Amino acid sequence: MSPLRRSRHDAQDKQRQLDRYRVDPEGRLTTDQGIPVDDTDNSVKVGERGPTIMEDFHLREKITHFDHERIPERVVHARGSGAYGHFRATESLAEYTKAEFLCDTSLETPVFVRFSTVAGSRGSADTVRDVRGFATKFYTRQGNFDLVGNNMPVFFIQDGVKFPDFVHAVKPEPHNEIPQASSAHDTLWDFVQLQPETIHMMMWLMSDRALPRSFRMMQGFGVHTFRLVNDAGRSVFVKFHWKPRLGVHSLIWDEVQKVAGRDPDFNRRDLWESIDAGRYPEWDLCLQIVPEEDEQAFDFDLLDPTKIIPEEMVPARPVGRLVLDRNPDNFFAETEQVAFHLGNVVPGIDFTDDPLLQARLFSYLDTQLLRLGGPNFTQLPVNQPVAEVRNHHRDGPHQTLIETARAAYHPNSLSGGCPALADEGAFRHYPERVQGHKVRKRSETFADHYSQATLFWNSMADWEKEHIVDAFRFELGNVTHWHIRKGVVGHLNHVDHDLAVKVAEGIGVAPPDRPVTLNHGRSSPALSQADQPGSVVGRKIAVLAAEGVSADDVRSVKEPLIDQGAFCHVIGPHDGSLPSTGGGVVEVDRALRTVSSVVYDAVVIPGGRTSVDILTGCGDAVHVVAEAFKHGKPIGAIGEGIDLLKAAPMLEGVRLADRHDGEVADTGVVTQAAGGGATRWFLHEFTDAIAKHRHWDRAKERVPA
Ligand code: HDD
Repeated sequence: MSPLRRSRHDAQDKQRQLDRYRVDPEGRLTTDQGIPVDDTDNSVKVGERGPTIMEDFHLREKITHFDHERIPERVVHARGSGAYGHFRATESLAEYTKAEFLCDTSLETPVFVRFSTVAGSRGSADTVRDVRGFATKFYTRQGNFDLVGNNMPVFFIQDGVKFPDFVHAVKPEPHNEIPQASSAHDTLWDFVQLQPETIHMMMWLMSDRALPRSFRMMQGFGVHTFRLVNDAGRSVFVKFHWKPRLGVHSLIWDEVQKVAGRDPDFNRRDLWESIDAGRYPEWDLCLQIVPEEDEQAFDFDLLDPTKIIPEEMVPARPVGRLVLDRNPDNFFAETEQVAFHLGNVVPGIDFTDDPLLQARLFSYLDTQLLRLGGPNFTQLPVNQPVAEVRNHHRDGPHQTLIETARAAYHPNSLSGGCPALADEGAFRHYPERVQGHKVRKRSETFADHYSQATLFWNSMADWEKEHIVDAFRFELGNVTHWHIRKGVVGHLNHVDHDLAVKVAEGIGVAPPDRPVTLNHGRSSPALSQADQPGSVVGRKIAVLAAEGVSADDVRSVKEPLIDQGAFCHVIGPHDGSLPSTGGGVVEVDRALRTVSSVVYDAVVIPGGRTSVDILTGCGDAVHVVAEAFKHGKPIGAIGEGIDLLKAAPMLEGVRLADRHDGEVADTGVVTQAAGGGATRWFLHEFTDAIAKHRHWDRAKERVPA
């Protein structure tokens, strides 16, 4: 038995297993055959200026390996980033499932999570409008369980046979491969208008959920209804949810487009830096559990992946905690080669007849065979189970195991009958009773495409509705065929008349004169991003400073924010240090020209007359403040720093501190008239404003940004 195949039961063992593959930093350069190499900068030539000779095996090997460095990118979810961590159940679910990792609260199960965008290529920007993948590999003692979900709880289509159609429609158009990583084009919306089952998901896609501030602030959903099966063989239906401890927060459209240029790795960097700094992201695993006998109790079909179970009907019960605490060592080896498969389930978790789920069961293994070049990809460290693996699979490309057993078949006597069939703890498919005719048909219970789209719309706060309308206007405004624009407006009129009219008015289509379907008026508060939990942990704060800045103000803001888990950067006119009031210096973390307000969550302007005068005369600094204001971000100013706010074209209606009232907090703008360091009041109000994420009730329309 190869050492790789021995049973390993905890995260430390997994780490040791990965260490095997690390390169020895003390080691000297060799070829792949282990032959020492003393010059890798010059090829072997006939004379110093002569032709290169084919005999140079180091040259040939180096170039050949390079030529073969790429593997096919994922056909969807090509761009992603991942991290290791662990999961622990917080209560035993033994009543519902025999999956050990959900029953034993003392067990820490290692995980690898990969977050992704769907439509773009590997090199596309992170912040595009798109669904985000949220795929989790649990290395459990009973084998690998992959929860391959998204950050939205529903999907575009009801039957997997339509997946290639949908993906072809949303990907760049075939003649010119434009646009990259964007749904704002004709083929996607053509598909949407002809396939109304997409409408509920399109409401999610047009909402702020498609523009997450951070992977750390994103919900995850298993989407399908799965089954849990307990020791006694009894089954319940279940929906899986991940709820981020930091709350669900998003960017806004103007911002994401700018971030895509300023920092295309925005979400990837955020995850990496947070873990690197020990600000480990955490999620609660929550389950919606439905007894089997309630299968028909809803006005939608539990097997329909375009439907949610509203949390007000079946609460999402927290049952465990996920923590991501280690960045991968090698992007390709781990994040690129990780292979998820919906079919990887452990005893106690099982499938339902959701037709989208059923098609996925085929697709994932199939795609890994192509992408990772054969059936032995489970031997790659990131894919290897910690559970013992023994079977009669043999050979194939990239086989790394040296199997010594003579018999590679069952039954056998030559290898003592090994491996013996499992008895205890074997996976046994839930013996669901099924009966029916073979038909290529869809159930009538899947026919309602609008009610839950309406539920989503009704549940949005006013600012969320505004963003949805703007998104539809932008996307459809990029569609060149008018019949497609009209077709979509027609569907929106089934969702909500007001929505349809507003979208139509923005895209030059005649607004529908009356509703086709009356809005049912129901809502589900759990769907809104208003009133989310929030914190300063992992938030990025810009401190705008120049020569003559008040060192007391900088220190009194920066230190407590960092202590609370925020990242705080002094942004100066140039790198290096700034002479400050009081004689000392303030170190600059980033020069103004290398950053922008869009890569920060909040801005603060310390006092210091000379500093504020320099910043007020600098268009880029004024722009940082104006743009942060426009994007609803918290802004703080101390002493003379308030003058920079006055220089930015935005103050209409906002109350600022002056000599008489000392301290004012208005719509996320926190100002303290006196200098000499931030007061406790200022810090409290400013951190509170950061935790609230954004402040929408500002008169920001006239602010250019
Ligand atoms: Fe899928 C990748 C999530 C429907 C076929 N899918 C993929 C990934 C995620 C999802 C997160 C990236 C995994 C990673 O990080 O490596 N997919 C979903 C969800 C779906 C869904 C939540 C609906 C509920 N997918 C779906 C269908 C099919 C596929 C219906 C095909 C019938 N998905 C694939 C794939 C991918 C994939 C082609 C591309 C790369 C890969 O699998 O490993 O097989």
